[in-house]
Amino acid sequence: MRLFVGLDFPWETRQMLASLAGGVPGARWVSPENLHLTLRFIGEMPLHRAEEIDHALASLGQPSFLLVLTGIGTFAKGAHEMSLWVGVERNPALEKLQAKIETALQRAGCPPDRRRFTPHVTLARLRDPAPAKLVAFVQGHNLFRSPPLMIEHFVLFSSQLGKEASVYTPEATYPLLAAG
Ligand code: 2AM
Repeated sequence: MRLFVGLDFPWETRQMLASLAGGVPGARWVSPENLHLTLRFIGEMPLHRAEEIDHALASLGQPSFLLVLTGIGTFAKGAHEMSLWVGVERNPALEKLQAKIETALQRAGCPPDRRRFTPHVTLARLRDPAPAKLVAFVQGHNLFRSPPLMIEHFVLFSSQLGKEASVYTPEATYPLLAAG
């Protein structure tokens, strides 16, 4: 199983993010049902390891928190591929949750992930995008700001790589503690 830990979003949020799509020729826009925020990519694991991971994630004791999605950014992936994403407003509770997940996964035997956590929701993947269109998109949507979203759970997803798009399946959902 190819696994990752992430946040899913209510339907209204997915719709709001999906409505940003357009204006960049050749972009492969992520479909609303696939929009998510990755907290920790795990990768291929045999089933018995997935069960250990599930166990490790089940009792982190972290509280619910509010999250605001805002800001547009890009990552270059190799010489030609690029991803276009919406970021998050600085959020210590999200960073704490991510750090707890990292520790729990290492305790469950996963090798450490040394990459810096850059929280983002990938909106589109692009190959050799026209720079002017990309700049126009970023400038046109830079003021995007979601309403504060109450994050009350996180999810262990499996991912099946597909030709057009991957299929993400929630394998387990872990509630966060009620705020206050
Ligand atoms: P991305 O949105 O920036 O592409 C499932 O593949 C999720 O895990 C994606 O959201 C992807 O981030 C993230 N991810 C992080 N590291 C990855 C890796 N090495 N390979 C594939 N996906 C990775």
